[in-house]
Amino acid sequence: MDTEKLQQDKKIDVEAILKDLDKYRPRRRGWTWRKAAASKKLGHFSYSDASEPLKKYAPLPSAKYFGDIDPQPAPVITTEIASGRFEDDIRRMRMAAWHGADHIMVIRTAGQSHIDGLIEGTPQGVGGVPITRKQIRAQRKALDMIEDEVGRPVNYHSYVSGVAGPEVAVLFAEEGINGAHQDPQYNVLYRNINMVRSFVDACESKKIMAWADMAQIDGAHNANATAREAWKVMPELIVQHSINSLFSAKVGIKNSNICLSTVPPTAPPAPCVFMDLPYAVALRELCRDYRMRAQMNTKYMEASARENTVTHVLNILVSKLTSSDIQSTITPDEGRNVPWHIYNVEACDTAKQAFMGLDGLMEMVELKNEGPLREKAREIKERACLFMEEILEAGGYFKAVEEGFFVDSGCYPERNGDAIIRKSDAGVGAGTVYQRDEDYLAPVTAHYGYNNVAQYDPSAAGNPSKLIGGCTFEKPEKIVYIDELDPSDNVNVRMEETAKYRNTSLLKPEMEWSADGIVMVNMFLPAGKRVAEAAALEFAAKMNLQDPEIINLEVMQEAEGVRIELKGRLPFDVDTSKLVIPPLPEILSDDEIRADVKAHPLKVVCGTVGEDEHSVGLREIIDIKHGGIERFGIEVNHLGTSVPVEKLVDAAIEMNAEAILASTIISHDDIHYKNMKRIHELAVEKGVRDRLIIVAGGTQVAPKLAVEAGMDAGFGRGTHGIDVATFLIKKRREKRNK
Ligand code: Z98
Repeated sequence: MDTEKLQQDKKIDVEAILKDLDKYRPRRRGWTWRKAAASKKLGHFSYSDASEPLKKYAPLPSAKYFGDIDPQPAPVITTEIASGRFEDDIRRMRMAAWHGADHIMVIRTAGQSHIDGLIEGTPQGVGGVPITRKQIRAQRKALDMIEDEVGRPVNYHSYVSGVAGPEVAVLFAEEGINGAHQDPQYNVLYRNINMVRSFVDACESKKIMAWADMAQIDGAHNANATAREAWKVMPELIVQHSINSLFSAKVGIKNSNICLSTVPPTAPPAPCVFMDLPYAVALRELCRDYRMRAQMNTKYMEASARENTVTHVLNILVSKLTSSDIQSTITPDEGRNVPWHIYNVEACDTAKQAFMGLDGLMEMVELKNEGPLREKAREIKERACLFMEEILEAGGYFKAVEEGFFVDSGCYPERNGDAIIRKSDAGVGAGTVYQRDEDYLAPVTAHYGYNNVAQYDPSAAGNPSKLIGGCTFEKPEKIVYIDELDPSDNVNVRMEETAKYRNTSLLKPEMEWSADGIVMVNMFLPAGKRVAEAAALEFAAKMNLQDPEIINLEVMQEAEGVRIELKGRLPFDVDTSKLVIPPLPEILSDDEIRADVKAHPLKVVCGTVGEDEHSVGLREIIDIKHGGIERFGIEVNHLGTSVPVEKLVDAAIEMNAEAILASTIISHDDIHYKNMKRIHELAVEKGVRDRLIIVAGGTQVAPKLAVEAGMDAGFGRGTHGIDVATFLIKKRREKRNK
C-alpha cells in the first residue's frame, strides 16, 4: 500500500495515516546504519567523518552563514519520543527527522515491562504509554512517509522486556520495528521477573529479533542509573554487557546488530572525561565485535537544560574519541519531566552540532598509549574479568544475583552490601517454565530450540511454519488487527477534541500535545529561593497561566536572586485570520550586495544631524564590527556627531557620494523630521536631489513620516546594516534603470 507523499509546507495528515491502518504493511525489515558520504565536500568545507546528507532538513541556526549546509555525522542519532499521545508524537517524529534523528525510540512512561501480556486494542492507559499494534503501525506508516521526505531510512525502536517479552518481539517483527532493547538481566534486576523465566524468554525474543534483523540494545546502563555511587560500577557494567552480547550472538543475532548501551558513569562536576574515557576504551576493547550505543549520563541529571547540554556534549566527545555507532540524545525532560517537542529537537541539534564541530578530530589527535588512560582501562578490564570469574565460582549468574553481586555501589572487588538481590525461585512468573514434551510442536518461524516439526513433516525441518501454511511472519494477512476498545480514551476521541485547531485559523501554543496551551516563562527574580518560588507562581496567576509549575530554579546568588523557568497553560487561542501581518521586507543576500558594490562602487556620507550627539545607532548601521554596511565594501564617510544639515549635503557633493545617511535620535518638537525636511530641501536647492539617495534612521523614526519629510526611506528601531544596504542597492538599480 502506497503512502502519501509529504509536502514540506504542509502538516503531516494524521487522520489520513489512521485511515485503513488495518491494511497497512511496513515496507521493510531490519536496522539501517548511515552511509559514509560519497563526497567529502559540502559547501565551502571538506569533511572527514560525515555521512550522507539529508534531502530535506532543518539546518543549525548558524548554517545561514555557510550556505545553509547541513552536514550529518557518522553515528545514528537517537531521539526518545513518547508523550502519551502517539498521534502527536508523529508530528514530533517528523520534526526530529528534519533535525537529523534516524532512530526514534518509543519509551513508555508507564513501564510496559510491568504488563504481563500484549495490550492490543488498549489506548493510552493510566499514567503512561503501553505499546499497541495500532500505535506502532500508525507510527511506522508515518515514518515510512517521513523517511521518503528526508531521504534517509528512519529506524523505529521500542522495548522487548517484561514477561510479555516474546509476544512483544513477535508484534515488533510483524510490524517492521527496526530495533529494541532486549536484556534478560533488566527483567531480573529492575522488574523482579523470575530469572529462569526471563532467560528462557530472552532466547525466544532474541531469536525473533534475529529473524526481523532488528538491532538489539542491552540494559546494562540501568545499573549506573540505579547504583548509589554510579561511578563505581564500571566493572559490573562490562560484565552485564558481556553476558547479554554473547547471549544474543549465541542465539543468532548478527554481531553488527548487537549494540551495547554504554552510558558514562559520571557527569560534571566529577572529572567525567578522565573517568569515562578509560571506561569507554576498556569496554570497546573487550567487546570490539559489537556496536556501541552511547547515551549521556542520566543519573546526575538536574533540570537545567544548559547543564544537561554540557554533559551531553562531553558524552559526545567520548563517543567521538571512541567511535560510537549510535548516539542517544536524552533530553532535559528526563530531569524535569517536560517531554516537549522542542527538547527532542534541541538535543538532536546538540548531537549534530557537536559531532560536526568535532569532525576530523581523530586525524589530529590520538589516545595516548601510556599513562592513566591505558592504566585505568586495564584496571577496569581486570576488575571485570575477576568479577566474571567470581560469578563462575559462585555457580553461575543466578547464584551471583542471589548472593548480591549486582548493582552494588562498591567498586569491585569491594562490595557495599546494597546490591539488588533476587531469588531464582521467586519473582514475577516464577515456576512458569516447563520442560517441553516429547511431541511438543511449534510450527512457527524464528523459534528457539526444539520444535519437533520434523516428526510431522521432515521437509518442514528448516521451515517449520510450512505445517500451518506460513505464520504471521510470512503471511501477514493472518495478523488480527484490533482497534482501540476504550470508547472514552482513544485517538479518535482525542483528535475530535483538538479538531478545531487542525486545518482552521485557530492557533494555540503547544509543547507536547496538540493545543495543550503550554508555555514556558523565563524570569529572574531578585529574591531568595523560597520567596521567589511563591512569587513566581503569583506572577504566573497574574499572567493568566493555568496550572503553573516551576520546572527549573537556579540560584544566581543567595540574596541577589534566582532564575526560574515556569510552565503553565494558556486558556485562550488566537485567530490567525485576524492577525495583521506586515509584509516581509525583501532583504538581499550578503553575496548579492557585495557583488553589486564591487561592480558599481558605492560611496555614502553619514552623521548624526543637528545637535544630536548620539552616535551608537549609526555605528551599528555602518561599522564592520557590528555587521554594518562597511562589510559589503561600501565606502562610508562618517562626518561625526552634531553635523549641520548643510555640511551633510555639501560633503555629499564634494565627495561625489551617492547617498546620505542621516541619523537622528532627539525627537522633541519633531526636530528629527524638521531636519530631514531641511536636508531634502537643501539638496533640491543645490540641484543634487535627483542624484542623491537620502535616508534617515533612528529609534524614533517612523518610516512613513520620514518619507513624508522628503526622505527616500526611513529606518526605525531594530534596523540592521543589511536593511539599509538592501535599500541603497535596490534604489540605485531603480535609478540606473530609469
Ligand atoms: C535508554 N533512555 O536506554 P519499560 N528494557 C530495557 C531498558 O533499558 C529499558 C526498558 C526496557 C533509556 C531508557 N531503559 C531506559 C533493557 C529502559 C524500559 O517499558 O519502561 O519497563 O521498559 O535508552
